[in-house]
Amino acid sequence: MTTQTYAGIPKELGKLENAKIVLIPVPYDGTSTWQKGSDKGPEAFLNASENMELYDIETETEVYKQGIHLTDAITENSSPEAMVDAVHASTKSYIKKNKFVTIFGGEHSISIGTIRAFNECYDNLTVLQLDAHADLRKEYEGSNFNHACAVYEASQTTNLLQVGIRSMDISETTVMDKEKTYFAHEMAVDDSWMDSSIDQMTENVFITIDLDVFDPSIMPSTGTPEPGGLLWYETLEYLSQVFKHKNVVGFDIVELCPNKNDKSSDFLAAKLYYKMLSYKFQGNNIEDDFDNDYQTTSKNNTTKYNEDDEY
Ligand SMILES: [Mn+2]
Repeated sequence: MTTQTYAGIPKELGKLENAKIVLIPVPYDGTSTWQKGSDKGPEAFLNASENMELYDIETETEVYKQGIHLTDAITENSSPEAMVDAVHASTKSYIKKNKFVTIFGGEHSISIGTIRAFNECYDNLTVLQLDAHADLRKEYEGSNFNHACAVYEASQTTNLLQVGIRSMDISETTVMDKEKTYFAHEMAVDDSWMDSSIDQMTENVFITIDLDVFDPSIMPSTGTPEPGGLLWYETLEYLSQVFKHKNVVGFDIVELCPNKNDKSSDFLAAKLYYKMLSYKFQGNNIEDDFDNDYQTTSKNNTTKYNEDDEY
């Protein structure tokens, strides 16, 4: 990594003890099937972030002043399963430090670990997946930890909502809950998907964004681009509504596959990340303590949360 702090913010604001927000980079690209390169995603994202204005016009805030701690990258890649375990352990450890935890991939299989961590710390978790692909295969090329399997576990253990889907295998239709799926071809002609999907969310929401949910015209640097994706302002409108109406407990962004001829995608990812933080902390004073509420919500379900866990 070339950066010492996220976006070059002052060192004091990047210290773990001063930061309400934690950013975990996971430069992993072990199972991608076609175009390699999402292992370079976190570095391109961080470089773009350093060249971005830190005042958000829409919310009139400077969210970096809440403190953003950039952790060491998770580089475990001895096997997809070991990577998922490492992501799970790290994510959970920062949730338990009462931080707002965010993760930047890497390919989408990293989300198996992030979702598992959040699901163990929050009751009745909704996973909101923005993605071109369903990613519902139980197994792919002999592994349960392939990027094509990114949300299979979430489909079994959480309230999974899939938004922007426009590519899948027929075998996935048996796993998919169509009531909770918003296909891109329907979203293009009917904007009721925003309210409808928010109505289906529980209070605690984890968001996983595969950048290929965006239209390739604005987000070409991704491993498997698909035509007919989301545009910038409709995505921001939707995300701002989700943050306004629900308790977003964390999020990850995956599948930035940088291309040296197209820097705009790196900047889209950087801005998207910062926008989401701005929506989350809009209305929070910098001096106020952050409370991510995991203990309160987990009290109702002690089997999910073991105080003896060593994190
Ligand atoms: Mn995906």
